[in-house]
Amino acid sequence: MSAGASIQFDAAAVAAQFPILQREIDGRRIVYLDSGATAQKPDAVLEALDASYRLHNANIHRGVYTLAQEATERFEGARERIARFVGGGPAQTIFTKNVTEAINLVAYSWGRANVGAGDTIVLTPMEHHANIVPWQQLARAVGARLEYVTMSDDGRLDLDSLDALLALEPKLVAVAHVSNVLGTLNPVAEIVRRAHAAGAVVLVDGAQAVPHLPLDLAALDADFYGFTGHKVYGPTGVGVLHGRRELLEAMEPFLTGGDMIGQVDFHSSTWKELPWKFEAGTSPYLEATGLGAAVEWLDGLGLEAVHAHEAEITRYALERLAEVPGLTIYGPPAEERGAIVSFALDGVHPHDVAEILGREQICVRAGHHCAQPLMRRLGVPATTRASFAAHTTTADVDALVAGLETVRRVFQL
Ligand code: 7TS
Repeated sequence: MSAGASIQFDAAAVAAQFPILQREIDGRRIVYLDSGATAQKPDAVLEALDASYRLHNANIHRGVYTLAQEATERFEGARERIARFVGGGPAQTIFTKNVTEAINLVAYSWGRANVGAGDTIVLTPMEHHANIVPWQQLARAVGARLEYVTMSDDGRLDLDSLDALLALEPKLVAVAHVSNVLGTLNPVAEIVRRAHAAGAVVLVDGAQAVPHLPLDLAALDADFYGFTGHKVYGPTGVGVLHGRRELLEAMEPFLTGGDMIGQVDFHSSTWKELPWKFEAGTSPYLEATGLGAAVEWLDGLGLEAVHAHEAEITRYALERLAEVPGLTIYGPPAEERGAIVSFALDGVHPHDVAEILGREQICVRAGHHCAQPLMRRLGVPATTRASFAAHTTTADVDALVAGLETVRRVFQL
């Protein structure tokens, strides 16, 4: 495919909606290939946030005056919008700080009550630290143990090994929907089906999926599904935990204090109903309106169209990167991949690759990507990673490939 051809989706027009992508640094345009770390924000989100801060700010759920009612309506409206976007219910859509907090909420509130000594928790080798460390802490506190599904060298989960672990009757299976390093698009619906048949609860870390794939949480049927707003073109400071109603209702609150209570007496308290039981203190209610605007904006583009575009960009990137001598690409083939490509250039440290690309304003990330167990499994200290978005064009990919040629020249390869 030649640059810019055969893509009906107008990514350049999408890119034009991002003020930051109009910047030039040292006379160069910004080639932003780090949406996996955080997404840039389109005008629609910035305008919604600006309006919330300028015109509609008052603390929610407590004021009787018009401004406070507006702020409350905008916050709860955003919740409904986000719930609709992921195919879930608003009562089960809990705002958190980020997906890390969403997973910690489950590990504490559900985990401490439901996982005990000798119980098993099943994880995969491709989890982000956010979906490992809270389970290690839980396991340490209650005397449970962690088991890991095995994975092929090209980053595909071995479902036979999952079945073998399910025979141990684990309490929980926690899995990334899309790996933030390998890009692997895991068969989460099948994993949920098998885990449920074995009586396990399933938590899906959707951080790298929600910005890129159409999602129907009702159909997926995972017990818990978390994601983080800043990767979905929304602001920082707001994430979401979606949970099964019966489980959430039975759970104790995670954080306690103002706003989440029914009645407080000197020695005991009662809680509000869902979702507010899990939203202690002043919520990121203005940021939530930004996230609401972000999913509205994404819906406007159409998730099917975004996914098809990003799949095409990823295929194109895999093809073009294969032309670079000495480049190893990690992860599965294009059909089983989200919008992420990690790679290493023989003889050059991944950080040096990223730094030289950075001089040309090609923004990629290098390191362990908060997935140190995965680095160990792959036998590498780090990778360089390009991650794509709705605004990524074939010209961005071409710039990456040209930048890698520069790296090879600098290192005289
Ligand atoms: N889970 C996955 C799969 C992630 O990719 C990330 C962030 C997180 C959890 C944590 O998100 P947070 O918003 O709670 O911090 N991943 C990355 C990344 O790949 N590069 O920077 C952050």
